[in-house]
Amino acid sequence: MILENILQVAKEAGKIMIEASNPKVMEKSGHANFCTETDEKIQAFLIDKLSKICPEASFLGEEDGQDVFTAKMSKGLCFVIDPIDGTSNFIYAYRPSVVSIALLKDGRPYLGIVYNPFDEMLFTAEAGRGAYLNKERIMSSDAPLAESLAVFGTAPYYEELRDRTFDAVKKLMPLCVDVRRSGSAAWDLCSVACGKCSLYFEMKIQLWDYAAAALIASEAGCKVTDIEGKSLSYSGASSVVCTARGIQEIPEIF
Ligand code: 2AM
Ligand code: CA
Repeated sequence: MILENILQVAKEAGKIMIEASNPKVMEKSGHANFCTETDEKIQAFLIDKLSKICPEASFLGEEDGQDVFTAKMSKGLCFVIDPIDGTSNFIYAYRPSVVSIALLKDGRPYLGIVYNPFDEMLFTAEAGRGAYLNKERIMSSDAPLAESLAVFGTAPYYEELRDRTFDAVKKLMPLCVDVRRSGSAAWDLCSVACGKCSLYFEMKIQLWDYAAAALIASEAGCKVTDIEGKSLSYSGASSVVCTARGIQEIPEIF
């Protein structure tokens, strides 16, 4: 019931994204660190609607200043929201951009919802109950890496990670069919979850970029860890590697 209500909110948030044209762009600090008035509008909408569904939950989100994980968020329910993951894509009308909503329970992922309104693709997962795309069960690919696409992310903001990232991509390219970069970490993780590609990595992403989609990927049979192979913390920024069912070990690219 709570999931159904949150799905409705995610869809309405997607509608706001679709209907926004020529959004005003605000600069945050750092290179290519953008926020639009639509990011802020969707974030305010999500907080308003989700707090009515779950009044006891705390919120962690990208755009409203509550962007640091606190001890309070590791107890009880906490929504981790990214109103637009893929903000640069959104500004340039380059797709995809998605709404990402995770609900943590005592610091662990409990619900994950990622919605791409441009293609009407709604990914959902409940911990221990599988992952779904538009209500159809999904599983990650069982093909080997050599027969699969791989994706990676690297935000222009983290200049110090650029060389390490592209060195890893250089090693990855001959091991797979080809590499892709979408500009949305949540979308990349969902793409591995539904079998479009078999490996995703990124050296640093924020909790709101991965919280929902990492649960969706795990529930689709993916292995999701940091680049050292350790479990994700779900408490802040992390490196992330996600591999589909056909990949037994993280390749030696880092
Ligand atoms: P965003 O669109 O919500 O900012 C892609 O590499 C990932 O990096 C995306 O999930 C994107 O999320 C994030 N990203 C892009 N620019 C960023 C920035 N300036 N700071 C932090 N994360 C960023
Ligand atoms: Ca994001």
